[in-house]
Amino acid sequence: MANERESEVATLDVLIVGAGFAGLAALHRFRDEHGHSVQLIEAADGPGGVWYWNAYPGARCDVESLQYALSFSDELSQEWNWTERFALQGEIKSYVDHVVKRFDMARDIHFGTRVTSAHWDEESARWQVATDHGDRYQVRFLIMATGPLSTPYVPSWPGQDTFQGEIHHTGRWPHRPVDFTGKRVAVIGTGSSGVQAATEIGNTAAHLYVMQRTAHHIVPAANRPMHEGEQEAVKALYPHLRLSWLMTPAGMSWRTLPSDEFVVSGEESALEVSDEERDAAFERAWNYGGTAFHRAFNDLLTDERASALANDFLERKIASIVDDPQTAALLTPRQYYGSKRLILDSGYYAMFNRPEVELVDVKADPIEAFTAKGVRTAGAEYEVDVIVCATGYDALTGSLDRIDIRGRDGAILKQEWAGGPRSYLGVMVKGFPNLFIVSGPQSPSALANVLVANEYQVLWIADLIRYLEREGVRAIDVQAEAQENWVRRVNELGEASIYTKGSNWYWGANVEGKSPTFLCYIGFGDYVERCEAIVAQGYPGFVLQRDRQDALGETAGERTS
Ligand code: N01
Repeated sequence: MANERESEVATLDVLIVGAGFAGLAALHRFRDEHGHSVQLIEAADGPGGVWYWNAYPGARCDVESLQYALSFSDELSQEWNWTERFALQGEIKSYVDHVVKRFDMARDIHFGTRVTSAHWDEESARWQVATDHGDRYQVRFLIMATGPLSTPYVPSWPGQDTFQGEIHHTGRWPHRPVDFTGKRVAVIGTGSSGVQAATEIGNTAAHLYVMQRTAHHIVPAANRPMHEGEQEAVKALYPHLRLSWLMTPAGMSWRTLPSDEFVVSGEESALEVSDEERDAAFERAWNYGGTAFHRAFNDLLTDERASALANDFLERKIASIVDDPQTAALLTPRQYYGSKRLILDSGYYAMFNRPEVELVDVKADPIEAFTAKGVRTAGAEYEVDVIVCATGYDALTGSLDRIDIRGRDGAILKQEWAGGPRSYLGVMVKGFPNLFIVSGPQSPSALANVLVANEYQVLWIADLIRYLEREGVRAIDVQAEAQENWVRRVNELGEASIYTKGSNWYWGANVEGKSPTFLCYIGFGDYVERCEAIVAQGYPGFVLQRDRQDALGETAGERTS
């Protein structure tokens, strides 16, 4: 196949990179709705993005299924049925496969193919794109749907090649059964992936070492099968509900239906109620399950004192579940509530009451190397058969950095972003015309219901491209001032939030050597409002170039719409 594709340079309107939900929504929009010629390139052998790669045991979405589904087709929304409040990876992957089949998408996707370079050609106002299969394309518009959490990160421990057993990263899980029965297993990392994987692996492993550097914040998922009639009620209201989620800070509602039981008010400050009232509110949110816990009060994610009160509650809960006081103390988060992403528990804390499950404090005794037999810390060697690295991702910039992207005057995106990403709306970067990023750095996607955010961005970009075509624009770029203002706003919001008060991937603190810059826009609803205002005002902040001369930039006179 590679050789067949090698010699031709295909000319297209749109090339999409990545067949996760963002890429699939883009393929549908550009090809089926707008009639563009489109090719989608995907590195994996199947569609789904993170839901393809994260096939580790226990992988489950922590956005409610009914809110974590594509909206572009009413028929699709009505015909698909979810089985549980929070869907397992396998069910989401089946949904993705169904979408691809139903909309005949595979004919325009090259799987198992990686985009290696994308260079802007000023003369033709097109991107010259190449893949590791020798394919070459020239395209007017390049859509990077490469995902915010798609490039796995493993610390540079020596000896990773010497380990005699199996090593797997949760984000590159093999598509074959991995049997843990009777095995000794180390799970390294206790973020969302590590907690989910360990909880499931702990059911069969002979001995499980959970290697924790930092205790994260964990509340019950309270997962359950769908209630009778629940799905039908939501489906009847889908258009209304989906519109309402666009106006929320996280692109979703903690109550899927407005008529759902009203458990948390989210209107009060945790500091302005009595101890009894506060505990009662936390207790209701805890029992309800899911990320509704954030909404127990209105300031848990903004006020350090409120955040500390949430921590106190969680500390008492952990002590009531985990028998061994030392383990309970170690599992208790010591950083601000919200400064690590909230994790949903499906038996994680209770698992530590079993003798075959052991919590290892790798903060006190850090991992130094992998050996032939297992994991060596400064003070011990843990002999295991399988090592599971749940060590996270080079978030938001990782996947873009790994492609040789060159814009105007040979500017290299990775170098431009060496001190942290710079963008306008998280969608475009100055000097990289006609290149659009979905779920990119400085967009709100990674802090929101990413599926809703992705679809919104895809529609917004597609409308913009239609506008450019109507206006006869050959290239769109970003004004320097608009980009600087956006970068400033992202950073100001980040600095004022609890997210920068802990070590996390939101600001690149998890990856050795990565520039510490806040990577997400806080406030999905606000973002939507701003993007809509930009449309209404005729796209301020962009530079629209109608002929070749315009591309020479300011000296030729920038034309902004
Ligand atoms: O990665 P993480 P993740 N020595 O970066 C530890 C989404 N997601 O894959 O906390 C020892 O959160 C690190 O320790 P510390 C979701 O957005 C969603 O779990 O930095 N340990 C941490 O414990 C999530 O936030 C879902 O001290 C080391 C862990 O590795 C995001 O993906 C499911 C270490 C990494 O945690 C990423 O989650 C899964 C070292 N040298 C993922 N280096 C759901 O929807 C790192 N660690 C449910």
